[in-house]
Amino acid sequence: MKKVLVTGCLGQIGSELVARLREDLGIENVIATDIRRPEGDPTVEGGMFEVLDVMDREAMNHLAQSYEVDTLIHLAALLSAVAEAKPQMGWELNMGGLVNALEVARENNLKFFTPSSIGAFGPNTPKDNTPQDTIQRPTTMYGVTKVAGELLCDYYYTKFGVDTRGVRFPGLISYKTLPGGGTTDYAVDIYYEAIKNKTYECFIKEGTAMDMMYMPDAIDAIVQLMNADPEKLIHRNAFNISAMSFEPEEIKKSIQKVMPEFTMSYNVDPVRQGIADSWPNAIDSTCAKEEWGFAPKYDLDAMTRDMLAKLTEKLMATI
Ligand code: AKB
Repeated sequence: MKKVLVTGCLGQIGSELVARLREDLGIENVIATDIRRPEGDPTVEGGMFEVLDVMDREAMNHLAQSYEVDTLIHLAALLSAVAEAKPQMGWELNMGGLVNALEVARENNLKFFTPSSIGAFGPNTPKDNTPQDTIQRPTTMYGVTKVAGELLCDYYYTKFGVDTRGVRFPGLISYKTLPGGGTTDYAVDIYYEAIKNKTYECFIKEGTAMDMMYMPDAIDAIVQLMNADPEKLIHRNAFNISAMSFEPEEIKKSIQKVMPEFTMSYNVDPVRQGIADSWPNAIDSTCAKEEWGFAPKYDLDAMTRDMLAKLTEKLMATI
């Protein structure tokens, strides 16, 4: 991975991944793209940036060729709750964008990364210690596109020899960029509300466990997997990775260790609760650990301390 084209850079993962890749590879070796160009945004202003609609394969191909990249990281996609509200658009963007990106990778012999998700599992998947290889019958449009995407990436590897790699991300928590319409977003919102109002109304029901990860670990995981020895990769496209699994009550208690006055109540959103109920409680990351050394650094309390400190600084700066 020497020169990279990244799609969907203004999203939660993209904005932090681009900053890291610019540091690792040099500003001239990262071409950040997104469908819009907001003025003053650090991802736009901090290096090379191009407007790209991932539904436009020709434009993507043109960028890959004119910048002579060797790697394509495809992040543009709708998250679970938005894809459930607009299923046709979810299918079109998540699958259409992925097919275009894989074709560009095939035509130009690029290394390729795209994320899958715990959303690729469904209600009849084993809920605890969910194995790497198991039943995948998701009941959401997001999940349907994620399973199809995993299979398609495997297909491009076995059929065309494209060096495709990927992980199943859990809920990602970050203080830099807000997620855009996921089911696990409550675990980000809660920190903002803790700082702003010292109280939070949770849209996920008490007792609902989901896998999560702090963004620095997620970014490390992408870089580590892309630099991993291909000989050691058995699974390639959809490694289970998780750093922690918790219920709303547990994140509340973690925040209370730093901020004892914090309180939480519930106002459950049936759509996002339905999605959460169809996902595992805790997945097994053994294959990622064994095949490429996945080793997250943050547990719940370490993440909470860092989130509250960094977010307080950030929110103070905007007052
Ligand atoms: C979502 O909630 O949609 C995402 C995910 C787990 O893929 N954060």
